[in-house]
Amino acid sequence: GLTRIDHVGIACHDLEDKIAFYESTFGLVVASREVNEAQGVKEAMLHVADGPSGSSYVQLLEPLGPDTPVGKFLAKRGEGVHHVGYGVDDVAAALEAIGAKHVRLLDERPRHGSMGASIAFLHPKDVGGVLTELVQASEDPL
Ligand code: V0V
Ligand code: CO
Repeated sequence: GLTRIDHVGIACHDLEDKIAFYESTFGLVVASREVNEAQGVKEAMLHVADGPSGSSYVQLLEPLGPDTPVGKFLAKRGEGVHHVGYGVDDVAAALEAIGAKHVRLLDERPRHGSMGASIAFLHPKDVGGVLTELVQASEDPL
């Protein structure tokens, strides 16, 4: 099952601007920054809290180009919440269980995510309009 909210993904035009905003407004601290070419993003994870089943973050996302998931989203909807990432213990097992419920999987197999996590996305049209990400945190975080 789902173990926590791992992160809320927020689409923005200027990553450095938004990091500065979250730092100065909420006192959050950047835990990691990464360019993920396969996902078409430059992203930062800002640590929010630690819980019994792991940590939670705000993920700020700047697109690497217009023809990427976040680039298309920004053009259509502007800045704002892009996806919710839930923690799971085993993303492959979660994909199999959720796929059997006729929710379309955007990833049949786990992909590389922030901080060494294994991630997979579910189609927003099958989750009430919410792009949903499953996150299996790395046992050996960077
Ligand atoms: C698109 N739609 C969304 C949406 N993006 N609805 C809710 N939330 C979103 N974020 C809607 C859109 O309004 C359309 O509905 C419909 O889906 C088709 O959208 P589209 O603009 O034509 O775009 P598509 O179909 O080419 O791509 C949409 C999907 C794509 C969701 C399939 O963005 C995707 O594969 N996303 C998964 C990968 C991803 O997002 N990576 C970036 C984060 P209407 O208008 O027709 O009703 S990477 C990340 O989080 C990492 C690395 C991490 O956490 O570690
Ligand atoms: Co994410």
